[in-house]
Amino acid sequence: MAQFHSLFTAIELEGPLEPGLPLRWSRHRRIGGAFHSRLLGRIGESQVGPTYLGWPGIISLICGFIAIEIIGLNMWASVNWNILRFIKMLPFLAVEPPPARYGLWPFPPLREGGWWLMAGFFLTVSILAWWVRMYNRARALKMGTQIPWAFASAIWLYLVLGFFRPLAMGSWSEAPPFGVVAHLNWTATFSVRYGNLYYDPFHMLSIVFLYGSTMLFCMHAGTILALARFGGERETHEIADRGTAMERGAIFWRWTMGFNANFESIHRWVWWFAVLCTLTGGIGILITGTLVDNWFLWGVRHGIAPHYPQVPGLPSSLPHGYAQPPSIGAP
Ligand code: 07D
Repeated sequence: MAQFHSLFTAIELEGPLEPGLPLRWSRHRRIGGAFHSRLLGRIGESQVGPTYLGWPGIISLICGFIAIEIIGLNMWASVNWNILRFIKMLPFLAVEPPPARYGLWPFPPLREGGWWLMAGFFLTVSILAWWVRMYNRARALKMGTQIPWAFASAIWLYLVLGFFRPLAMGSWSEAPPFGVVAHLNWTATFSVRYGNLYYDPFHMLSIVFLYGSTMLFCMHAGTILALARFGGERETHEIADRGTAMERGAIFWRWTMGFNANFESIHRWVWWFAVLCTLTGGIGILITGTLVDNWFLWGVRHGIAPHYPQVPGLPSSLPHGYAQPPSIGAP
């Protein structure tokens, strides 16, 4: 029987370096040479490079560098340029958006959110240019454009959080800060301020797709790895054939669940679940504070959250227009 190689037994071929497909225009150049790395060959392809840069790549790297510089230097300045304190405090340092009194004014003082606006601008240009780069490279290779569109879904959530929703609310102060703990605090505060994000149905959907995509990904990756001894990683060759490793995988899921995705459709399942995580997430954030002020009260109104009439300090009746569902867990 044929022997197949896994990650741990892989033979590393060191043939001639592969430059990739010819480029359409001679002014499009790949940069850097190519070489083989034994170490990287243990976890992936052993050939490293050449990479492709192009204008969107250059713009993206420069703008990303400026954004990180602005954020990093502001954080460093905030600890009086003390390098040790900077390293120690890094998770807690932040660059905050302008306070609410500046509304959407684009030129607040630098120390009062001006730097945040500038960093946000460059970070956004950098991310958008990276998207263009991904789209161009996919087209250049005559691939489909699923990868850039999936990235676009993440960018949608990023833009909703930092741009569209602040615009709709009329203030940059609504946007998250840059900083590790600071953005976590913002997230928790956002949830509390708008009455508990758990009751936002789009947050619920986003979680379904977040957990769902990790589960589907694990099911598929697990299936392929479990079939490695039969050459399962050659899945694309095997999709149309009978009696293959793929067929075993399909039978496994049919036996355990009664139904199986096929080896083409499982990728569509995973792609859509991942894309819908940030797509629904962006909708959930965009309607918070603009259409819905309090998700808990919204939940009570729609019968998905309990009403606690007996809690001291809380009004015993709901605001006008809210139904009175039976209280859950009350004696
Ligand atoms: C954020 C956007 C795309 C990112 C891009 C990258 C760089 C790096 C580098 C500056 C990830 C750009 C950035 C290139 C820059 C430098 C150096 C994608 C992003 C383009 N939640 N929650 C979600 C759960 C709660 C809250 C999503 C679980 C509480 C808020 C997800 C729980 C509270 C928001 C999710 C839970 C709360 C979310 C994120 C459990 C208070 C959002 C999906 C079990 C903590 C976001 C609708 C994602 C959202 C979001 C999961 C609890 C608040 C499904 C599992 C109740 C405010 N939550 N959450 O892919 O979409 O993010 O909400 O408790 O904004 Mg939540």
